[in-house]
Amino acid sequence: MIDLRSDTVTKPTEAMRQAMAQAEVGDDVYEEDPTINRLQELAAETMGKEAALFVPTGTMGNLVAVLAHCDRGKEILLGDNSHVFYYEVGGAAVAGGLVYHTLPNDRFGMIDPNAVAAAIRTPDIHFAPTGLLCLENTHNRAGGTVLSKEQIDELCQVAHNHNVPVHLDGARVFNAATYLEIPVNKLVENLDSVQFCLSKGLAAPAGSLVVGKKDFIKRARQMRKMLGGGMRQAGVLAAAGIIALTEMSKRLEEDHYNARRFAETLALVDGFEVDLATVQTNIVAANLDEKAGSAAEWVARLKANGVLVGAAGPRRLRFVFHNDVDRSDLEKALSVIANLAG
Ligand code: TLP
Repeated sequence: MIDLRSDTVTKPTEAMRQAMAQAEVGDDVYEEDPTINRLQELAAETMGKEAALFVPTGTMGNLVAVLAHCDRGKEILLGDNSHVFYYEVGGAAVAGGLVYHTLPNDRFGMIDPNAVAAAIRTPDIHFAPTGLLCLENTHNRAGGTVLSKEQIDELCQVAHNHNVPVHLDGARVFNAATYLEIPVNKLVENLDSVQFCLSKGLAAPAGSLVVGKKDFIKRARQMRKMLGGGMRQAGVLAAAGIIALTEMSKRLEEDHYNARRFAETLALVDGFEVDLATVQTNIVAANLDEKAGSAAEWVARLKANGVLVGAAGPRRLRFVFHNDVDRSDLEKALSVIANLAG
């Protein structure tokens, strides 16, 4: 099977498995796991922030960040196509008593700074006060598109002018930095907090980090405990995470190259529409035209022919390139698609 459903499917590398077997561990709720402590220090340093917190998943990372920023009854501003709004089970509303205030994401995942400025609440007895602006880079549902440092900085400026902090869902922020060819700490320098995943393109088996100021991370640690994410000897996971963080971001360019190659050929296949301007990193989103059939049909037909892909809408397929897919896999996947398209 060639698995293009997500970069979350990546298996830990041999080096990760060895590091996991040998990891020094302790009880992380007591902050005594030396491997987790090392990963957190490394993460804070890499992102240029004061402190970091290891969490089991990106979803929990975003949620502890949102909860650490906002008291109950606040409003969070975020894109209508953002992962936090679309795919995180309404956690901020359920666990945090927060209100989602969505703003349109353009086809590159950008939010209009003027729309942010207009959405920020002025003091008024009727309003839920604005507590946070949430951004996403790379942008999953837009097809792995990248916000530039200038775009992020402009949005931060608008929010900060009103004392509203800004969180980045940076599940794939290393893909963004790779695309932009800038150090990741530079890209995130004006953000108040960032969540990034080790278990996507970086190929670790599990884990994300939340980074930000020391007192913010202290609150996030308490929120993690509340949500049941205080793991004990999870240094076995952090050991793989250290390799993910120090080694695996160097190879993301290869995934971007493969995605681009794949997209350019797919765009020529009858029935498939690919917006090549949005193919910037490791994700390719393709729309199916009327005669091509539905995404669900294609998912099933491709699966029967050894290729796993995801549906991102009734007529939208998603193909994700990662460490466990090489050039020959992508050529095979393309020829299966071309044959099925007839
Ligand atoms: N995304 C998954 C699915 O949930 C859609 C995927 O296969 O792409 N932020 C972003 C931008 C993400 O893409 C994801 C995962 C998360 C957060 C959540 O991470 P996990 O799965 O670790 O909770």
